[in-house]
Amino acid sequence: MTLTTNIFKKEFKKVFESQHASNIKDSSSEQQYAALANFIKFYSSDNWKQTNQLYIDEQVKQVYYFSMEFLPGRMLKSNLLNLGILDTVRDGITEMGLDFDAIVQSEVDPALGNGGLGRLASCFMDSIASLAIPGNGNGIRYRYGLFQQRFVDGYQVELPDNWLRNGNIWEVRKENKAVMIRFGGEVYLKEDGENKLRPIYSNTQNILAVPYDTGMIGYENDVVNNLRLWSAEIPPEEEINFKTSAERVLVNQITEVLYPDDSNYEGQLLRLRQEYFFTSAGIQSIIRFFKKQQLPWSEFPNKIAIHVNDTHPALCIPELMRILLDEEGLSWEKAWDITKKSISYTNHTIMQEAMEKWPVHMVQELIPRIYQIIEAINQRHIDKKIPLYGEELTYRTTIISDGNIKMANLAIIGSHSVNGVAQLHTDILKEEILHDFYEMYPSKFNNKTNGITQRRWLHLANEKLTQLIDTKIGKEWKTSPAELRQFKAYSKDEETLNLLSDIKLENKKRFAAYAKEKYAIELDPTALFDVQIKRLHAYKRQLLNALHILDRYLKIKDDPKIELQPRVFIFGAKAAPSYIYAKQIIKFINALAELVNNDPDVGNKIKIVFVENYGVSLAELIIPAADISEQISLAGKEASGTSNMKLMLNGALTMATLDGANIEIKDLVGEDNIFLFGMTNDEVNRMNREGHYSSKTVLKNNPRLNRILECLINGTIPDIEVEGRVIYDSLVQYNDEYYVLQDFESFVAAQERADILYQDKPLWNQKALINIASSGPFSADFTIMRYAEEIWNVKERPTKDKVFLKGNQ
Ligand code: T68
Repeated sequence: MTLTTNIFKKEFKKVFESQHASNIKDSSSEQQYAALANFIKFYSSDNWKQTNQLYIDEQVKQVYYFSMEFLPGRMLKSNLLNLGILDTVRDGITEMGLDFDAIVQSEVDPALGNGGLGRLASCFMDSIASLAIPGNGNGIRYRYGLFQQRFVDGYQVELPDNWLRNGNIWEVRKENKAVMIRFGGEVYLKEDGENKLRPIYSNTQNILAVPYDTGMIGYENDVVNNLRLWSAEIPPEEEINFKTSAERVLVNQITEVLYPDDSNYEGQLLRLRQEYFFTSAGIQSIIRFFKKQQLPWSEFPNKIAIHVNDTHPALCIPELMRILLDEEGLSWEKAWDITKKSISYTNHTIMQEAMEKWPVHMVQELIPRIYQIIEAINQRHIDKKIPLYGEELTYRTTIISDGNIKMANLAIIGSHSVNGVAQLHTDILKEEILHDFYEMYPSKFNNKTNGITQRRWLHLANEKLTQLIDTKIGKEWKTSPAELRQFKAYSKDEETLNLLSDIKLENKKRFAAYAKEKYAIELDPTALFDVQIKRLHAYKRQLLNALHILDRYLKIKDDPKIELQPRVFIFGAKAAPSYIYAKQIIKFINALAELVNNDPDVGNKIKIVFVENYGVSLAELIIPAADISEQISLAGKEASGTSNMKLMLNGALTMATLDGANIEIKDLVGEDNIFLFGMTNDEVNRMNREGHYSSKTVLKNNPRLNRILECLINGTIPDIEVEGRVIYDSLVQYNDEYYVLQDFESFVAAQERADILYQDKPLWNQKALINIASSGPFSADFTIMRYAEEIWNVKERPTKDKVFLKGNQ
């Protein structure tokens, strides 16, 4: 049945009244949201059931994407879009006299991830469903998501994110699909009478993993896949064994809270528990499903692809081995063959401090049988590789060394595919970080440049731009994103460029209204909006951005009449609570904002807005309003970046180092349509090798930069005595680990080029349009097609883009 506005109104009213026993008109937007979400869930439930049934009936190969983090964003509007009923429902709601936007905004934004890695997982879920690929997500249902960030006197303060306070309508609790997870105790192997060794466990703690499923709705294709998030509970039949409240608390703790660190490793026992908990639960449920099909075990890799998103789920490898060996009685060789063929791994970082390693004793105590298996995998690896590669190389690749288990080594050895997330990143993995493994397993390594879903990041976030593109090139780009390139034909069309510019202005006004309401700050929407939105980390160099602002400030102070392109600098960033330096940078930027925003000499020439609690929903507001996208990490450090792609898609010009996917952006738009600056990866490597870098020398030769840095410690910026000194010392005394000072001049020069270009509006708009039109290849749909074909070997819906995909490799 096609949903018309009238039918919708009638049905929606029914749902509302059955739930609330009251009149819609008197209800809150939260109540209206709840009713609407329930309506959509009901509306899509047949497709959900049928998709599932189809996968069973046709015994198709399925992907299981294991990720410790998912950042789906609000789901109401995106579900409406994908179901093809956004306009119908919006019209219906409006005709009923209700406020559609208020309803949309009543939904909480589930923050079950830190940053790029978690958001990537959710973009992938959207593309997998939209390409009709049989795929499932597997993760943790954290009771509390990433902390809510507030600023108090410019300092970051963290508050708990109680996202489930009002319940979560999208999820379905599936008690009947619960599985048991075993922790601790002792284990020994005993002959079972059939010449097989079986483990005997004692004193284990058994915890119930209960799944909560959420439908992942594909774009206008009737597909609804499944995202399964696990929650830890005390098994009812074992209540008696959990005597003390401490024991009970421990169970709840497992899925209580998301670790707020990214690009950093914290070797905490609870995190290891979380990792084993959700991998074991996921693998058990896969096995249960596979066994129902009554196929021989050799068919397992033909029916199941298990993807591990970074090393956090790498315990999939020994867990799958454990079940195949201990419970299904397969030989080591058969089990190992199946495991390797089924599992693939994505690396997201080259930062040493983010590489996971677990102390042997911790793993031994928490999951003793898993430890035995890891040890055996390690021993077999050594025995097999020494004759081929010699001792030295082999010992550099062992899983266990110096009393630690190295998770990346486990993930590489136990999988058939290892991929980086942008070309440069993959090259660095092959040539530097994982070079020893690349020697051993050259064919396992491959690149899969990240992607983003244009449905959320253009279609939903920027509806006006979407309409403009639709009127110019038709709607085909929505399912064949390569078609966006047709928009390039309008790069010299005055009317289109003016419309584009009007849309940008409108989006900037929308953000300005938010800033005014939230922070009582008045922004000039005609100023250049300069945006840096990402986790706060020294390598991402928010500091470089701030020093450039300080430079502008000093210019104005020296000559208050100076003509400068007015700019609004927008920051959005959370710092890990334990990352003191990152928090000090936040305080510095906030103090700078306080100074600059209130200085009458400055006026509109500079405004700084550091939004609180940056996340998916704020990204949707900020990205369409951006003129410049700051992608300024030290070359070689940012694996890929994905905000760079979202901003480009919305017509921002990128200010970039040649890092991560910025290089691929440059290749697509051409050097004329991007602002490049700074050292290349090779130059950084050379500097590191030669060891000649001296930030003090840079300063000595650059009095202007020296003066800027002095402001950190001479009281120019009030209230940063401690922070200013720490930052100053990190740059001067500790020799500036991320070459902020080295890249400063070329950064400022690139910013000046941007200022000049911005004066020429038609030319700027033309470059913005070329950026939009060139961003098709960054659609996550393409990324997923490549995963599907080259790693998972699963089939997607045939599309015209296949041709494009082949032509672009
Ligand atoms: C990011 N990594 C990369 N990590 O930094 C970014 N880490 O370049 C890339 O675009 C993105 O992944 C997607 O590939 C992360 O976001 C984490 O969030 C993280 C979380 C826990 C532990 C370690």
